[in-house]
Amino acid sequence: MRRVTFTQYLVEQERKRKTVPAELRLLLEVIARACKAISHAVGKGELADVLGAAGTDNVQGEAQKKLDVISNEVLVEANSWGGSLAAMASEEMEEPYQIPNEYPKGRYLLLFDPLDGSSNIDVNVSIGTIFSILECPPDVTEPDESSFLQPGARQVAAGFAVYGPSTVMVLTVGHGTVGFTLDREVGTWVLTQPRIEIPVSTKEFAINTSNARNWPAPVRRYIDECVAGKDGPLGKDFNMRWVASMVADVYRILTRGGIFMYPADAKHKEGRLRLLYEANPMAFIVEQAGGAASTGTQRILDVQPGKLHQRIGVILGSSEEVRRVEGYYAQAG
Ligand code: AFP
Repeated sequence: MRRVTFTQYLVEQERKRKTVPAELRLLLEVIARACKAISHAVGKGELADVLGAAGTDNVQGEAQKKLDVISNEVLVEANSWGGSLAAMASEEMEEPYQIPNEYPKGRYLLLFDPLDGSSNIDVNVSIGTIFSILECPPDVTEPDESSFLQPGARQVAAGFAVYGPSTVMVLTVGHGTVGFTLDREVGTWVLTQPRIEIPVSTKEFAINTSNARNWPAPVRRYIDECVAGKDGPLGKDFNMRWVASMVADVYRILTRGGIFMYPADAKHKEGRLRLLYEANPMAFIVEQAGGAASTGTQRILDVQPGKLHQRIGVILGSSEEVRRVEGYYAQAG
């Protein structure tokens, strides 16, 4: 099969649709190279001094893992000099990162969760990197937090890498969702899924059931119906998966369908996942693959952010199931 590389895919997207100008392509290529470096560090595991706690907390007050810090440093360093960015923001940094004065600034804003699934690092379960790209407001020369507070529908690109048995990258630039696999021997990202489409229905749900006592009624109702199986109102048996790395759960859903749920609940009043660099990029990717992404009461990509690190409830995946859950929210008023 003809191997289409990451760069070739982006060049062809520009030729066909004028959606990937050279400045955006360079930014995406730099991010892809940084993900290769993170994949290499993750793959070392115990053989390098990269596991365990870093001994510091991030802005969220969460204990950082060494790989959280390493991954953040890789992405910040890689993206500082290219000239594509006006600024960047990370789950690991309280304030937006300003491009150093010795480098030119560009038109884009980059947001990322450098290592999603940190609680899985030391137990050798798949983790990943999530990124989102916005355009800097045209009249802004010194971007601050407010420059990033744009609805997810304004994203020009989004993607994530999964550092698993193979290292894969999922990407959308607004015309469908595609997947690449890292050829480690050559160090090239190869297009392996040229058109990802999420099945509209599913028999698999992903939720952390230890939160069941906190769930809102519509979620309780839906999960009870899934567990009731073929004798229940949904008329089919369901399976459950919960990796606790959003990148792994979403990649599975992109591959074979499913519904992923981390709703706002009695314990996580705003939700647990971050709107700007987890929910929004995943929602863009999932919608471009024919799925749906909702808070339960609102399309995620329509949410107007109020804070850089704000959290949000997330229900995404096979459109039929997401719409069903939205219906239960609507009925519950
Ligand atoms: P960590 O990065 O702190 O492990 O959180 C991962 C995550 O943000 C997302 O990737 C998972 O879907 C979700 O949190 C897992 O949350 P629980 O640990 O509460 O199941």
